[in-house]
Amino acid sequence: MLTTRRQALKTLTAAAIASTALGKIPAFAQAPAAAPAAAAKAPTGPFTLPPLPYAYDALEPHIDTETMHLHHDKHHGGYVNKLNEALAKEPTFVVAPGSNVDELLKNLAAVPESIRTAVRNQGGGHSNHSLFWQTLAAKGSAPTGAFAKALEAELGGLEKFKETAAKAGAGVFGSGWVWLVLDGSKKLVVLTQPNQDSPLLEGHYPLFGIDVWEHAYYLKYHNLRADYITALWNIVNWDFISQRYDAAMKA
Ligand code: MN3
Repeated sequence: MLTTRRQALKTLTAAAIASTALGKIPAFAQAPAAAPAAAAKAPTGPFTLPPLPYAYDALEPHIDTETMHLHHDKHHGGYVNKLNEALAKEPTFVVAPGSNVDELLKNLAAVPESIRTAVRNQGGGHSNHSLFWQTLAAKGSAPTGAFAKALEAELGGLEKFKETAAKAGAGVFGSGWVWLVLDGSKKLVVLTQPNQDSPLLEGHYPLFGIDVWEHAYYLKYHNLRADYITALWNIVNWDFISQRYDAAMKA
């Protein structure tokens, strides 16, 4: 392997020198040595990392810039890459570029067994984080319209929800999420899920999730998960969540 690469590099260098001598621009992209490097690269699809809907420092001081870089680029990016890598192992199971990962999770049984756990974990991570970024904003808001009414009637209102969610978050052992979902009968429910398990796996529709993995808060809050959750209330995009509720109720 090493020898082959070294030889290929030598060949490339010789070719580059030769074509330069002839006054041509070396065509590196088509050079033989480029092929093994390209083949070793991770697949770039069908899923891609969506950009943050705001600047990395937008959620300061509640979520620090460094955490946002690591959390979005490395953690969320890692889920996307590993999801693509898993799918590449089953080329007969075709997922079109631009597909919604949520559809994959809702139909997990249709995913080949050899990659099902990877899709559950990495696909769950991609779905959960894609929603998470959208449910936060530099300036928090308040629940509105039908969602505000339902929150009041079904979960005792915003303050009561915050209490319930904080308690649930404290109770997650290890890594997981606290979720506000619509259940099968379109009622608001607070639940927790371990790891990156999406509520979609159980037929629930996620409206808002609190990521209680240590990677979400450890740099700034260290072991104080409760302080992170308290700070999060300042930056929840309830406008987005209210609209998501409306859309789900109409669907
Ligand atoms: Mn996370």
